[in-house]
Amino acid sequence: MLDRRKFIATSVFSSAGILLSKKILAKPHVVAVKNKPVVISTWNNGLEANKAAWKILAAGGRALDAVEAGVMVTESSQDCCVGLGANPDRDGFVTLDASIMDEHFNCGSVAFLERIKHPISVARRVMEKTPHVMLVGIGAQEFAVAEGFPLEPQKLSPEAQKAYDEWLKKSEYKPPAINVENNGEHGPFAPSRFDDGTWNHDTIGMVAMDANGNLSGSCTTSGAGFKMRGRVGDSPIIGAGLYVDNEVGACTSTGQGEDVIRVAGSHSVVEMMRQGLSPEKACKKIIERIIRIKGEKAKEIQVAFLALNKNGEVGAYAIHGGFSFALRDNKNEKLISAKSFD
Ligand code: SD4
Repeated sequence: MLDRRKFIATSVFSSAGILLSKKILAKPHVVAVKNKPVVISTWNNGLEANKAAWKILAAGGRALDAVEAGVMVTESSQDCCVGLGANPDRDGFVTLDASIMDEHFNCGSVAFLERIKHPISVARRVMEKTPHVMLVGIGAQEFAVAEGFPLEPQKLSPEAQKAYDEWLKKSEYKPPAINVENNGEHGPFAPSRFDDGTWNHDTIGMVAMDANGNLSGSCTTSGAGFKMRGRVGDSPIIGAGLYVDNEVGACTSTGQGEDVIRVAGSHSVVEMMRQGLSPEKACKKIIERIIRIKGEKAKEIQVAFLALNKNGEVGAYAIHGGFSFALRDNKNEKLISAKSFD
């Protein structure tokens, strides 16, 4: 039984608790949403991915279903570097990372996953069917198989095999310690630049708002080509490669994952939007933070953020030019070239 002193303490605590929770639970000022539904996704492959997402959004479906279906298109596509057709790690194996987040702060992710065609759907199963947020490696693969995902053959696509053979010739396989000594700075950069200045990327990130005004996001990648075995980038890390706060906005990232993780990139962009910045300005602020941290080395890496706020406004910003994102809403279906620091 509670004694009198404890009872008083408890009741004081609980009335303070009620006041506190009223304050915390008070909804922020709600702005009229100008643009819904809407979906945006990274790079030119986003155009095709948005089509699948839009089918769901236009029919009044949930943003979560849209962002899953959207990036699955890219995961299956043969002409993109996301999914099982992508470049392998240094040991010749394709390893995949993905994450997904809904309007209720539910989130799921997988990392270092091999031989599964749709990591994004496994991430969603982690979110919906386990008490956890993240599964990695063989555990993630076993979970996927138990959930009925087929185990695909361990085989590189012809293009990836060619690229790997080339890489082996030029880069000679160096033991990982070499990279560790160099603080990872001489590792493969993701994305890397082609000779014509365009980017060879490995990721799709997508954020969307549905007709009910709810936000969700997804991000899926093969990471960096020829990475160290076991390397995990920002894409499956909630708060780095993806973040959704249904009262504020959503953000995803692409580029050198290590430098996105350092600044908790997507979460930081959402926090900037919470403080009132537009999506583009919020992305710019965190890009500038990365540049400050990296100094001269920022020249060697690409990072881009892509964000959507609760108002239906979109924006992006990158370190270097050449990053574009795909937008689909009631009026537009287009690729937009993002602003950048240089
Ligand atoms: C990673 N952010 O694994 C990913 C790579 C990427 O275009 O975005 N590539 O670091």
